[in-house]
Amino acid sequence: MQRVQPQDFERVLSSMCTKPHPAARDAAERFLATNPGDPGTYETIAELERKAVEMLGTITGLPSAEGYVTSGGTEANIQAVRIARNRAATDQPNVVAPESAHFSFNKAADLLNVELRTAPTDADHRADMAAVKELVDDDTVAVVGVAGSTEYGRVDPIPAMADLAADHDAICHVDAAWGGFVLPFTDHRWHFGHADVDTLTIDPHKMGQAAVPAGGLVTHSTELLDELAVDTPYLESKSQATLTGTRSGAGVASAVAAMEELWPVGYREQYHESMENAEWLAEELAARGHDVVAPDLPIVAADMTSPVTEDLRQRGWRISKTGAGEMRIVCMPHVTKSMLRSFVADLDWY
Ligand code: 0PR
Repeated sequence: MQRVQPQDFERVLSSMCTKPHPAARDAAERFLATNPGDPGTYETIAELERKAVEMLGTITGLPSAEGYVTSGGTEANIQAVRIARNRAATDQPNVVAPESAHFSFNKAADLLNVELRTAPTDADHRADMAAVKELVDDDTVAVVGVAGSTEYGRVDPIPAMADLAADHDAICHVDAAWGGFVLPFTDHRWHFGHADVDTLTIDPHKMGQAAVPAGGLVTHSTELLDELAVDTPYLESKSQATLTGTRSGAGVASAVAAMEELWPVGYREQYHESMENAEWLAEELAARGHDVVAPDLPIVAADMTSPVTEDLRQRGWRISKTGAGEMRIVCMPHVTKSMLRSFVADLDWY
């Protein structure tokens, strides 16, 4: 094969992946041929995975965290729903989530035979608690809140959702797949230390600047994680809680390397830089007469006509649209002010 190169990040404005930190890239390469799914054989990477979970616990307000490094937010969300379903007594389980929840919950519902009930969001794209309450009943096994929504970067009222879940003996799951590495530097109340949260998704391969694949599922108790365990008779370890068998040691090692390099100082700096970029872009778009959804976390959505969005794509800009049709820009670490300046300059052609 020719030495084909991947895309560069020069014009990528819609992705939730980013350039891995150099230390993360290096660690990923070193651990390419390791499998944390077989800790008896690959002891070093198994040890690093414990370290990864411990660090994810530190970031999410959990001194002794349980969990593992998943293939991404999808797997973590599926597994959280699986925990909720397995621990509950009902044979007609439902999960209640805001309509802003990522489509991985639809996959979870389909796979696990769980009914997904989605509640409308309020005018600011956050879960509407009155609507969430109305959907919860005795068969609810989990109440899901999003901390950093995919389209608008919004944070649901997690403490209220956790209280509601506890009242119904359901678990509270927080999806901070994207937001988890920026939220520590905000005033939001979103993690185990702020509310009665049971399981949480946080992905190093998004704002964490690790290589793909590195997602995270974190929980406060071995009991909950054990809901996932199956026996593994021929491995040295006796049981396995992960969804996949052979897993990426590269992802695990790179997650640890990125977090060791960046937590907390580097992530804090990145948060401020990304937020400043998002606010700058929002102002520039508003000044040009577009309706902008003001960024709370570093995601900007703005009403643009479809032909403009299409034309910008033709010029190489990788931009995506929200379900409502707005242009959506995610200010990931590779998105610099100068990129945004040249994007806005291209916009000025219209
Ligand atoms: N939860 C939230 C809040 C997410 O935003 C996402 C992904 C997930 C869960 C699922 O995570 P994985 O994709 O790791 O399983 N959100 C992005 C999306 O669906 C994923 C993405 C990433 C899309 C990079 C494009 C891209 O280039 O839009």
